[in-house]
Amino acid sequence: MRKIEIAALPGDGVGVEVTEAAKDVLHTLARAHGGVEFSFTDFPWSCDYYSKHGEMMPKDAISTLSQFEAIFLGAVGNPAIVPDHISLWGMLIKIRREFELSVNVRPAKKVKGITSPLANPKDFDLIVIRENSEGEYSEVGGRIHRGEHEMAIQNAVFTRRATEKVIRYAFQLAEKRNNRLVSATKSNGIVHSMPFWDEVTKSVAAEYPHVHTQSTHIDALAAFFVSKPAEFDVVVASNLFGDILTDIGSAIMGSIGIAPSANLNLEGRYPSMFEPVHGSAPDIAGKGIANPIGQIWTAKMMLDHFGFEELGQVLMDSMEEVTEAGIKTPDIGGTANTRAVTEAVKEKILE
Ligand code: GGG
Repeated sequence: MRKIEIAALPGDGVGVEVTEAAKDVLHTLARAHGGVEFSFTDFPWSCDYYSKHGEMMPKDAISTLSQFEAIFLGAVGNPAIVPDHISLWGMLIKIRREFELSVNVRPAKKVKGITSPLANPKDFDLIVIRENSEGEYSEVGGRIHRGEHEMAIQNAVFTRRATEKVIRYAFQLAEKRNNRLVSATKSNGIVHSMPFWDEVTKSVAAEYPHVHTQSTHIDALAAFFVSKPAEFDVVVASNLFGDILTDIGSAIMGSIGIAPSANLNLEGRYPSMFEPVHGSAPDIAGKGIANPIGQIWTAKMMLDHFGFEELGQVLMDSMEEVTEAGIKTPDIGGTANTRAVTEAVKEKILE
């Protein structure tokens, strides 16, 4: 019996509801199929925690989390209490950086029973690999002057180490899939970091001559995600570009509520973190209608990470049988609530 020790960080808003749902599903899966047990330890770090303690997480949070094999996170942010840049940098981005989670894996595919808003939705199945620890998400810069001459300066940071790491990971994935890779750039407008990104793409591409590689400007790429997503397989992008592309990816799937992600520490030195793409959705928090599919699919990515691909497939199939049967939350055109979808997925697992 393999027991996996997981730190659960439900966080804010709907994060609390969907992590609870996905944990429930994982326990059911483990009981039904055996061989694995999930041991979750919950931490209440969130914007509410901030309002009581003046920080998103305690000082020793990183050392506490490093004792676990994985982190299962819901959502972070409640702008009514804490400005978003403080909550994100105090928790989500801090964890990604401290644990060198340089690679963010974000799949987007046509999901059974979920209507894509695309006019002509062909089946698509792509994975965006997003650099996750630096790039445009940087604290380098500052604000100077006041009034008419006020100025904000924001520098992007692209190290060879992290850039090469994420691009190489994307090539390795492309090699395992369909030998097709698109690298997101904007080297016609961003004159230092993006030519550097393109150079690194080219040098890593030389190690994978059988992978068809193309660099595409992010503006065109964003449009192509909408007009012809089926043409993409593996896409590698910087932190901000990847974040934007994957919100488009979730929109063309039908809802941001269903998109999963894995933040990986490739060296295995630190725990990897699994979180849905969506945020805390304060507008629907507490109403019991949050879509648990993004978090459940995220749980499947966690299973794959630990080598339980067969169980992951059972989870994915059960989930798609539920969406195909029309048991769906309102964001994807259904009338079911979070609990009903969760129970339906559990029932499918047990069938
Ligand atoms: N599911 C985690 C979460 O709350 N994400 C919201 C968000 O704004 N994330 C920004 C990012 O992924 O960089």
